[in-house]
Formats: sequence, structure tokens, C-alpha cells
Amino acid sequence: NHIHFGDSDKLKHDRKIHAEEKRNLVNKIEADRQVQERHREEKAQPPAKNDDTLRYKKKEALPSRPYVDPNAPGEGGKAVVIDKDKLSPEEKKKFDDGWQKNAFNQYASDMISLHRTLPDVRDPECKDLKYKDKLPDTSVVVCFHNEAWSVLLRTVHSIIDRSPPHLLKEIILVDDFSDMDHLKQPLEEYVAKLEKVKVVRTKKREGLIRARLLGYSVATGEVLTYLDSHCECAEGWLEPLLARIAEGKHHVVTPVIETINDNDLTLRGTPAKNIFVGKFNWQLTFDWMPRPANYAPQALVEPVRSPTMAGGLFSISREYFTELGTYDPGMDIWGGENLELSFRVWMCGGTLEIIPCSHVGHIFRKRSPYKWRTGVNVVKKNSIRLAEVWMDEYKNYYYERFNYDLGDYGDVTDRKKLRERLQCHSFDWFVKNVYPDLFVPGEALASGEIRSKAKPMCIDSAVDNHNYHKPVNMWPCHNQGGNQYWMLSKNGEIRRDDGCLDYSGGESVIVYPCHGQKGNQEWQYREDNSIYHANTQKCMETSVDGQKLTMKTCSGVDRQIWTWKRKSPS
Ligand code: LR7
Ligand code: MN
Repeated sequence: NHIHFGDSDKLKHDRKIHAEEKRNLVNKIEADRQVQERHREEKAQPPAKNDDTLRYKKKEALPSRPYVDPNAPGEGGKAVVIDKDKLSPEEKKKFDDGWQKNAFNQYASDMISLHRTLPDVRDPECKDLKYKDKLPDTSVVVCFHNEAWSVLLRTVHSIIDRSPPHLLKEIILVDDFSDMDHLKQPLEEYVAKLEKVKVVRTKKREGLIRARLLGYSVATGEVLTYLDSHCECAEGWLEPLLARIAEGKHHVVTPVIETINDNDLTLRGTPAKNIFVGKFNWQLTFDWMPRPANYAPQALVEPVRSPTMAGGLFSISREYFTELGTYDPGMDIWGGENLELSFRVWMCGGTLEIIPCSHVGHIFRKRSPYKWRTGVNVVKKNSIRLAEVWMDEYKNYYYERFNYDLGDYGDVTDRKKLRERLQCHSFDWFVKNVYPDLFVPGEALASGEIRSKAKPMCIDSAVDNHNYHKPVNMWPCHNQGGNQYWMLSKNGEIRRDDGCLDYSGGESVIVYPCHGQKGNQEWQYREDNSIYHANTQKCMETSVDGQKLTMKTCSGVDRQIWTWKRKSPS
């Protein structure tokens, strides 16, 4: 949900920095190599005693890895604290550039060992689980576009260091046409020294979906495991994923995704009882929700069904991925593929589950640092492709949000054929069986823009975390849905996605997360076209200049009369 159109000045700027960066990296590689060599000679020192860091219990099952001082920055998943005031001007510049280029604290990451230890975040129950000796092996595919060195290589080493060698067939790094120098020769040289790691490169910028398809095309493992390029795999992450697939290839599984803080790189664990599962809204964006009680099976650490997945971290049988039609190659850059695959898995006979005993960290960032395709809303285009193919009549709830302005979304004939060939369930089946708690706009009593009779102004507000609690205002009606699209739910909410109009007295109406408890969020769109708030017995009214939305005693003046399309519930 972050759309960014980069500019070429930034790229030029980046290149200048890269020359210096490359020198530093080459030095760093050499230093790393020497350290590794020394440790080989020392034959892996015994791990330091440190209670909140976990070392290998089953030494024989995992590769030996260099000794890391438990007090080194970030060890055990701890925070890296940097006092910026104490940095020299050059260091400060590095610090700022790191943030600017990556949208996370690269400076902090560079201080952390590529082999840092993590806390053992698994529930105690997990350690009692026994897995079959013979599990399928996996190719791990990591796509990247201009990833920071330390972050990318820590991803790689965390995979190698924490995967039983016989289960790790290979790691495939797919470079999606990066232009940072350290990802060229230096990366080749570095991975040449690692067993099992190979780099493949796209010939032009493809975006993460086609980059993943390239990884798929060269993978040879029985299972494919996709990870983002800024991840850290925790102890025991792989076996439970593979074990579930061994129980049936139609199980598509994700680890519990732990947050690696974008600023201090901390990683903490999520106990199984607090796991969140994936949902989506009618903007077709992915989001999390607490695991509903009825999804929780008998045991806490059993697989948890999830209607959707975030998209970046999952394992799937390679054979099953093929049968299921891999990805839609018509999708560009970023977005949409996560819901597309989620819907497809469920609708076509598979299951999507979160495996509570498998934990992988991911750096969540607040903006997208890299260049997108200027001028095209790729997320919308990708989402329309998925809606056209998979959502049947439900696609209209999405389209209404931008007044059916579909634009050019390419050709989806092949994907429709795929759906036919696989004989999949309907989207209605998916909603009713997999995500019955979903708010379905078809049940809304009114929907679309809420237009004032006094002036051509509409109730307008974004609905997201940044906007909660802020007064809702009026804006000239634009007839494009978006922030002027509202639905009246059966229990009187005026809502969009998870935001509801909320009034608790005073001047303003605000947007607040829907709580389903009526109260401040209960409205009536009455016969006389007024909008009535039962709790306070007031009516919505626009200010005389039409700019503001207020609440007043009901009087029937034009400023209290609203046009809003009534719907007959389907
Ligand atoms: O053009 C690109 N080419 C790439 O190779 C753009 C991106 N990429 C790579 C990029 O380097 C990264 O490794 O693709 C990966 C994902 O991009 P991010 O990390 O910039 O995005 P994100 O973490 O916000 O992306 C989430 O949603 C995406 C939708 O297309 C993908 O499904 C990502 O894999 C997904 N990430 C996760 O699921 C991790 C958990 C995040 C959450 C919620
Ligand atoms: Mn990511």
C-alpha cells in the first residue's frame, strides 16, 4: 500500500555513493573471509553461555558457523542503539544515506554479524514435536531489487546456518535488475565461496512476480520456499514447514512472520496464542487479523488456517505450484500476487496455513525505497487482473471503489483458462467457507458517495491508521469512489474497510476502527434523506460554506439532506 515513483536524480546520486560503498564492501568481504578462516582453524569454538541466545542443540544436524561474540551489536535479536549525535560527519552521512536508500537503518544492520544469533522464539510445545526423518528438500528463492549487502547476506546466512543441510537443496538469489555495484561482481565472488548458493539475474526490471518465476524455472528442490531479501530465519524454521507439506502437497504454508524493527533491528517472538492470520479488504489490500477462535484447532501449535497470506514468505510443493499455475506473469513490480495465490489455493482445492513453530523475521518498512514504473498504477493493474479471474461478481465491490475506471490491465484469457482447467470453487464459496467474517458490501443498505443537497460536496476521508481520530471533512464530489466511497452496514455503520464514522459529541465526526458495538458508530439513513445518529439524536449537517461536517439538532434544512445510493440487500 505504498506507491512510489522514484526519480532518476536519486539514481545518479545513488551511483556516486556506490563507488565508495563498493570499496568498503570489498574490504568487508575480505575481513569476513579472514574471520571465517580463523574460525575454521579454531574448529568452531564452543558457544558462549548466554541465556537469551539459543545455540544449536543438535550440533550434528546443522552446519558449524563462526563464533560470534554474544556482546556484539544486535546479538540475540537485541536492539542496536546508535547515538547519532556521537557520529562523525562522515558516519552521519552514511547513516542518513542508509535510511534513504533502504527505508530501514542500514547503518545499524552493517554493525551486526551476518551470522548473528536470535532468541529461540518457539513455544515450548514446538520442541517436543518429532518430524519424519525423510522430509522433502527445498530450494529457497530470494528475489531482490537493490538490497543492502548486510541485509541480503544475513538473509542468506540465516538460511544456511539454521537449515539442516540435507533439507536445503539450494539457495537461488534472483537479482531483479539491481543497479547497485555491490550486487554485481562482489556478490558473485562472495557466493562463489558458499556451497549451494547461486545468483540468477533478470535481463530487465521484471518486478518481484516474474523474478519469482525465474527462480522457479531454475529450482530443483521438491519444495519451493520464497523469502524476501531482508529476512532472518529463526531456529527450527524449516522442518515444520516441510513436514506439513510432507503430509499432503496441497498444503501451502507460511512461517510466523516476526517483525525485525526497521530502526534498531530487534527481533522478538510471537507466541502461538497471539498469532495473526491474513485477511483482505475490498481495496484488495492484505492485512492481518487476530486468529479467530474458530480457526484454532485443538492444539496450540497445530497449523492455523489463514484466508490469505502476506505473500513474501511461504513454502509450496514445486509440483503443486506447477499444477496450480505458478504466478500470473502479467503482473508487474509489486502487489496483487499474494491475494491471487491465496484465493487460488483455497478455491482450487488447497489449504493455506501458518505454521506456529516456524518463525522467520522480516524487516517491515514504512515506505518503498525503490523505483516503480512511473505513470502506471501497477498495484491496481495487478489487482484488477486477479479480480477479473478469481472474484466473479464480487469483483464489482472492488471496482465500485474507483467507479469502474479499469484502465488497461492486459489480457487474462490464459488465467481464466487455468481456472477452468483446475475446476475451482467460486469466490462465493471462498467467502462463505474460508472467510465467513468478511464484511460483504452486498449486504450494505446504501453505498457510494454521500452528497450534500446544499452544495456539490461529499463526505471525504481516507481510512487508515494515520487518519483515525481525525475530523471528517467535506470535499468537492469527484465521482471516483476512493475516499468518498462509503457503505451503510446492516448494523448501522457508515464504513469503508475497517474504518467507521464515529461521533461521540462535540463538533466533529471522526473515523475510528469499526467495533461492531453500535453506540457511537450507529447511524440511520432516514426516509427524508437525513443521516441520524441514534445515540445523540443529532443529524449530520454541513457548515454554511459546505466545507465542514458537523452534527446538529435535526431540522430538515438542505444542509442536512444527503444523496446516497440505497441498495436492496442481495
Ligand atoms: O521490482 C521489484 N523486484 C523485486 O525483486 C520489487 C521488489 N522486489 C523484491 C524486494 O527486494 C523484496 O525482496 O521483492 C521483495 C518484496 O518487496 P518489498 O520487501 O519491498 O515489499 P513488502 O515486504 O512490502 O512486500 C509484501 O507484499 C508484496 C506484494 O507484492 C510481496 O508479496 C512481498 O513478498 C510481501 N512481503 C511479505 O510478505 C513479508 C511480510 C510483509 C507483510 C505484511
Ligand atoms: Mn519485504
